[in-house]
Amino acid sequence: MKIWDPRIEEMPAADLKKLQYRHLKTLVYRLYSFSEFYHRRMDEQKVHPDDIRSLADITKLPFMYKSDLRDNYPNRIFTAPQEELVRYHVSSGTTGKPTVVGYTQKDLDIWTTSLARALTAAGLGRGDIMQVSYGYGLFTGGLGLHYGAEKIGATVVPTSVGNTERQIELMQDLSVTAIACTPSYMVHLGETAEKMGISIKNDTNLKTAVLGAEPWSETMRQRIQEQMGISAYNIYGTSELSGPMFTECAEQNGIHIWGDIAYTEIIDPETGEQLPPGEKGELVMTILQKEALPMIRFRIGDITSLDESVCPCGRTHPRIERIQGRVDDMLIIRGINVFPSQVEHALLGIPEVSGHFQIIVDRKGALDTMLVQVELNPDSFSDKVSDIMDIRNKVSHLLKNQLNVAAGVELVAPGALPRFEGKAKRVTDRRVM
Ligand code: ADP
Ligand code: K
Ligand code: ZN
Repeated sequence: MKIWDPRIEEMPAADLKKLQYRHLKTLVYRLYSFSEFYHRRMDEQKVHPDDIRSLADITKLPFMYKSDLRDNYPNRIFTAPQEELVRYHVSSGTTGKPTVVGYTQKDLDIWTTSLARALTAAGLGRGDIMQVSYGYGLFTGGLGLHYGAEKIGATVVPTSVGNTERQIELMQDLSVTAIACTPSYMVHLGETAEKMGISIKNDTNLKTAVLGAEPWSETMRQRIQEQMGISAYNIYGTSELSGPMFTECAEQNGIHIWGDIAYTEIIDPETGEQLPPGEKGELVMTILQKEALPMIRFRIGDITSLDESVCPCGRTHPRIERIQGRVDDMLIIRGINVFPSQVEHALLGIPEVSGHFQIIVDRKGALDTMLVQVELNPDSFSDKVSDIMDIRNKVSHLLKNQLNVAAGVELVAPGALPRFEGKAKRVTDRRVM
């Protein structure tokens, strides 16, 4: 099995730690000197860059949260001037306000390098023909995988999402060998192919899938691999890290996190204490080399554990196990992050409906569905079907616009939904993984 950059990927673990410490030290000094935001955070925490004398001292530094990006919308905490930025991506946020991430040319190069290592670890390279069925656009998946696949010399088929039958035709016509998409879209592709009388296993050249952006299970992996006759690798990332960045190697036993790019901690989400390898907790990452939007101890919110043992593949970089879920209430609908608070925010902008709502998430075939039930305001409660249809269209357009994902809408009579004495239970998730 090929390794993209053996010098880095197989470096002795002790040397990797030294390298991480050097990057951390530089980062902390840089942010303390040039970032108002971090300077203030460190002052509040009464920590000075000089206090960071080892990698373990990282725990002295303050955490950073998704809300910090939101509060500083769109780019007030960027540490590179606009002229240095070559791209923006926009991901969903928690209040209906999206979060914006920016990249310098070097940031894009590191992202691409990270994916070059990752895709090579998944066995891909020159000669592969990769269909990128992640969305191209503000979402990081499409363009991220696109550049990563080109970097390793694979041939990219930039299909983006949708038009599934056409995607299957192209898969056959162009002898596609690899695909990148969400695991649920992979299953949907398989089902659609079957309806067309095509077996992915027998009638295509597909051998590898790189699947991520949403949680999936080991059972699901086994099913996909068996039914489609392919190897399926888990790919992980978030827009704050740059986008999808890290995958499993041929061992399929944990996702390698390139230590020169990100320093990984697992913490107890309640106390903020660091947890030892093997224990499950909240993933926290320090993004060591980013220019436009570096981050110290960023609370990603995903639940996983850390494995620091050297992988049988020879790579020394630590691994995280399959993501088990999230500590916050974020939902992932067809790969897109949705917070119930975004739905609330959108509904509050429509005078005809009230703030009483429920979200029902389900899975039809392989694809996630989201239904929003919302109470009409007493004034708008009407017997006229056309009035009700108008309101429903209005709600459904606004949700689609603000969430970037389509939702079914059901208007119900005032008082029809349950009331809560404690924390409202807004979400019913009927998906079984
Ligand atoms: P992206 O644009 O790559 O989806 P986002 O920031 O929008 O990035 O979403 C990142 C979130 O998606 C992660 O924090 C995690 O909750 C989820 N996610 C991404 N990849 C995976 C994966 N392989 N397994 C489980 N969840 C994932
Ligand atoms: K996601
Ligand atoms: Zn490995």
